[in-house]
Amino acid sequence: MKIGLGACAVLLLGVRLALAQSDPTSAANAYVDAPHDWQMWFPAAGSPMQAHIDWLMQYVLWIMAGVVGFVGILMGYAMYRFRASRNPRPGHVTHNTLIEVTWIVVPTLLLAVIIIPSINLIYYEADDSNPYMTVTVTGHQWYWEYNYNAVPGLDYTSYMIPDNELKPGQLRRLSVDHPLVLPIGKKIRFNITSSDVLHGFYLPSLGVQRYAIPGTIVTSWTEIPKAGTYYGECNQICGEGHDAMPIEIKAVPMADYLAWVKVAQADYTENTVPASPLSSPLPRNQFADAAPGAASPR
Ligand SMILES: [Cu+2]
Repeated sequence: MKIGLGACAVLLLGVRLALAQSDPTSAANAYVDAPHDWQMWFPAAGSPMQAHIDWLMQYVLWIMAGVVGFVGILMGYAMYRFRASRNPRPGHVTHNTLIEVTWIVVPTLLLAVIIIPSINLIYYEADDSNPYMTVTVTGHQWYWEYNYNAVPGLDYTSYMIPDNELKPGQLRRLSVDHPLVLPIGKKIRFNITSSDVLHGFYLPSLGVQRYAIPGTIVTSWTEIPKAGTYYGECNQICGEGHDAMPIEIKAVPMADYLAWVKVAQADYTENTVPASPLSSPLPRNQFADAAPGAASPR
């Protein structure tokens, strides 16, 4: 009997340990886009979209540096060459056709070489077609709600962990209770909206920045090649708890994602939020209702 109890205890301990280690997302705990001392530029690109943005930023920056350098040298030369002590009597030249045509044509060409990749990037960012899956992201005062459109019942809230409840390894004002878990190497569409005020769904290293607007869905997308944890913030001043609604994304291999979906569907049932006010249609004549003093002309 004693042996039986001991075996039972060992078995229970084993089950507990297995449960503790069964978080399918634990392989992706590395903070991929962590800032480091004396960092310049953007965080390391975590998605092709952010890589495009990085490239365009550098491209325009070096064109701009060339323009500033050229104009600066030209002005320095003009100030030196035509200084008052050397040119007591100013010249009276007012026109030079070649120079005038040049200073129209060259800046126009510069704008053209900037605008073509810029428009290219805008179209690339807007192309959320054919995603592997769609997550509806709803901003609330002050937490996020994630609804996996294709997974029945998978709709949960994500709150920042308060400073006094942080566990070892969790990051102050970045870690959340339930992160957004996404599979790597797949195109994910975000349908972004809000239930109350304007919020901002901002993921710096993934190149996503969209306003969450009540009554409207704004879309974006991402594709994360590398497993790990990525962070973002609400970047639209949305009230008292604006700084307390970080976004934590765990990007995991597909098998881990599917394992997590099973666990999450069971675990998050009590965490499921009540139906969003957005799911019921707005009153037909909401503005007249809101302003009863505004009499109709009849
Ligand atoms: Cu917000």
